[in-house]
Amino acid sequence: MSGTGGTSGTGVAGVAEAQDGFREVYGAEPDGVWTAPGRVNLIGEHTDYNDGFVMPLALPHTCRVAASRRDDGVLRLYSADASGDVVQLRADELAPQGATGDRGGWAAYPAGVVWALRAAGHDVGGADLHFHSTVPTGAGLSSSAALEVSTAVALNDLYGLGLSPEDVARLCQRAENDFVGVPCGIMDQMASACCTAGNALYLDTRDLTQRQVPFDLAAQGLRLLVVDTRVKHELGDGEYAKRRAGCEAGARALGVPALRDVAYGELDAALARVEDPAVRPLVRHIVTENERVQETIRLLDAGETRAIGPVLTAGHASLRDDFEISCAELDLVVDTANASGAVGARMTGGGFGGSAIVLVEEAAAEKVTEAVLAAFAAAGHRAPRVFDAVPGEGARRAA
Ligand code: GAF
Repeated sequence: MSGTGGTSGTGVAGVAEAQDGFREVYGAEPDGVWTAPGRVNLIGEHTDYNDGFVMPLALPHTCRVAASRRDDGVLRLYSADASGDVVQLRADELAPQGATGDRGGWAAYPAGVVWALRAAGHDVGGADLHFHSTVPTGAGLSSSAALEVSTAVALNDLYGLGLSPEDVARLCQRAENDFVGVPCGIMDQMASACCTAGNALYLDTRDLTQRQVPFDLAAQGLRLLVVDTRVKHELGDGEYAKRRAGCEAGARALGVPALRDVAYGELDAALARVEDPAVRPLVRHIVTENERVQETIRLLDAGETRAIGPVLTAGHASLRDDFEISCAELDLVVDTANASGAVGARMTGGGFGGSAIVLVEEAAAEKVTEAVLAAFAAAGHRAPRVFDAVPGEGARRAA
């Protein structure tokens, strides 16, 4: 293994560390400590903004926030992970365009949540917030959603808003779409808000119907490895928005509200009706990917976990060839892992870098990991970070 990755730090020591950090920066005790996890997605990629199906699981890596309510409308934000001072804003002056003076910076995410809460009519004034996250950034593991959701659950409690986890996820998506300016779907925020330990979250993104699906790989002699290629994944660079616009053009061409409404059995007939050759493969990916989620849930329900391996690998081929969002490093992980005995593998998350997942027999995990590390070294790539994905808890109050 090249590293285990950090994890939650929300046990007693982690809470004490958060309280100490808050005290050092703000000179007082925090009202409480909250956490929200990053996620990996097992299957169902780019389906969320097509009203489709996804199946993420929460990582043990979390964003932790120590926080206190303020009644003077001042919002103070500090990240123990970023270089820089406390960012100070006024809650009632937040506006989507350049509100933080640093739109691309980390502070836009929590500031965006305060803006979204207020825009939805919630009476949220100020707060002091102290963040520390163990979710790798730019790795396609939803560090942004963890930052947003931890902020929202803290403010939900501090202001007694009574929001459900689904409300929290919707408001955080709005913050990211309309304040930060990233046109993401709702998977990551739902995963962070609604996942539970030991389970994958089977989610219909159209109406947020969900089911917790037991995902205890260790009991079956399997492991799910996350391989962070350390190629920076950046959702805001326009390629994500282009894919989204292409999918929406596909739905318009087919006269359906969203590509989720195209049945798998009607795919060929539907493709024949899409004139734009650049849109056709996007439609094919979404329709086949929704079917792969259905196949995965059928197999998991039947206890045939190993059989999802080829489904994952087929998902990778679709993201690489039809959706065109893979990269050389992600392909190398998948090809090497499969050639050295993995059960299946695919890129996960938004694409263009970030992480891959590898489903592997416990007995083969070391050999497959070594093979991936050797292939990266031989290709002259930076060594990837490899760790186990064990489904962790969703957002919660830790103290
Ligand atoms: C990113 C987005 F934020 C999600 O909404 C989702 O579209 C994902 O990429 C791809 O499945 O994580």
